[in-house]
Amino acid sequence: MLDHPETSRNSFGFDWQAADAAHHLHPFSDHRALHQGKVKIITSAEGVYLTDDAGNRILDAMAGLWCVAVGYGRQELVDAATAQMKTLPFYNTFFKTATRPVISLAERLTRMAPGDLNHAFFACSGSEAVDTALRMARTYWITKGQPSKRVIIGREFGYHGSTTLGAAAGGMVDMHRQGAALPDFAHVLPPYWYGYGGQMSPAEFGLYAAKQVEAKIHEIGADHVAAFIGEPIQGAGGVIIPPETYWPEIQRICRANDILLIADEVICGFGRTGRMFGSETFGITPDLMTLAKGITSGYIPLSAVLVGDKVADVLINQTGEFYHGFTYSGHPVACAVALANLDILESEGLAARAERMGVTLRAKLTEALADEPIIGEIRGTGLIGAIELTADKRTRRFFDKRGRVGTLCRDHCFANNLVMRAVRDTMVFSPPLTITDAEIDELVARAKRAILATQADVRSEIQ
Ligand code: PXG
Repeated sequence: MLDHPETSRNSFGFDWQAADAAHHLHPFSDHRALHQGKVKIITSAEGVYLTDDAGNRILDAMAGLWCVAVGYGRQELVDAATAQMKTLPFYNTFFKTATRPVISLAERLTRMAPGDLNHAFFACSGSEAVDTALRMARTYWITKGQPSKRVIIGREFGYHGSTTLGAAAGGMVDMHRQGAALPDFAHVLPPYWYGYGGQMSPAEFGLYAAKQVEAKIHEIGADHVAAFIGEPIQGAGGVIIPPETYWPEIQRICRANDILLIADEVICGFGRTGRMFGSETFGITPDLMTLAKGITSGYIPLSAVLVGDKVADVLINQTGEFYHGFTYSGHPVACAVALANLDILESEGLAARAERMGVTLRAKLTEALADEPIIGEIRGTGLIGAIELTADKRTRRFFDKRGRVGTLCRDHCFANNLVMRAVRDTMVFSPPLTITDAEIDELVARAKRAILATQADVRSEIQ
């Protein structure tokens, strides 16, 4: 490894943290606070483990950023990229041209997808996919002679990316405050039973939350609403898993009011929830579906919008030119990697495995932790889940200054060589779908140490 440029620079005492602080602006970071500590430099990864430059072996219970479905170090993906780079590293899909990988992927994704999502548009990130889906939804209504149908309804704590349309559709108020609030976007209560369900049963609350969408549509007027967008499970918002009653009712409300239903499956897609798509897990057939992350397991940037026949028919046969696209729409190397990634997902049955291992993970977390006073709830679907930290487990009361205890716990996780994210005071996890029983035991042992250390820190605040 000595001839590797990073290693050789290291061996000459190059200060990576100082260079990072001096020149690198990180996403979603308070830069000054970030560089008061030192950034962790990740140097390699294998399976579910990361290695940092101090030689620590860190269990990545976040699969990168919810994306490394097939685990790190898969030679098949390297080989697919290498072969495609040698044959045709790039060609565009703008001017009456296409490449074989993009055609194969469009055909394969639409075959896999539920309902009549028979058409695929490609981009590079989840944000671009969301932006594309929203542009398609509005173009659909404009083409149909109903341009007043423009409003997009999303949800509080929804996350739909960081382009301005995506951020406006999402419900992250801090993003809105920094210039990403736009007219013609509205937000409703998320189906967050633990936080907002009060005395209602989850089933009752699911219907109650869905009715908020109906109320919002009536308030705005259905003739002004283009689409409802939602993640089947809200990931970045804290792994908010809706009660079973929620999504079917949302679908009914959208259809009854002639509003397009967009499922943002950037996190849920490709097996995470125990089925290939979150829409299948929750029994819905959206008009548009956004995909990214697990589509290539994060090995290379790629995203897609799958478009149902109703919208596609209008776009294809009536809109004329759809003025939208990216240089790298359908990048052949990314598509080749996606195809190899789908081979692994299917041949190793990773969606079914996620279902199975998710049950095991939750059972083991529950056994190890459920009786601790700080544990409010342990929830999950497939291999996406959350642990609520609470000041009073009987009343589900949150700690004061939300986010403080979650950050403490996140740091204890890091100190125990475990990556878990804190969203407010909710610990979230979404490990690679390839995680083994032994690795689950390790994850639970490390999480237990971190959570008990957190509990000790804030014991006086817990009922
Ligand atoms: N939709 C959903 C549902 C997402 O989770 C995006 C769109 C945007 O994807 P891109 O590829 O543009 O980032 C996402 C991304 C976090 C975190 O900390 C979550 C995401 C991205 C970065 C951080 O939970 N989700």
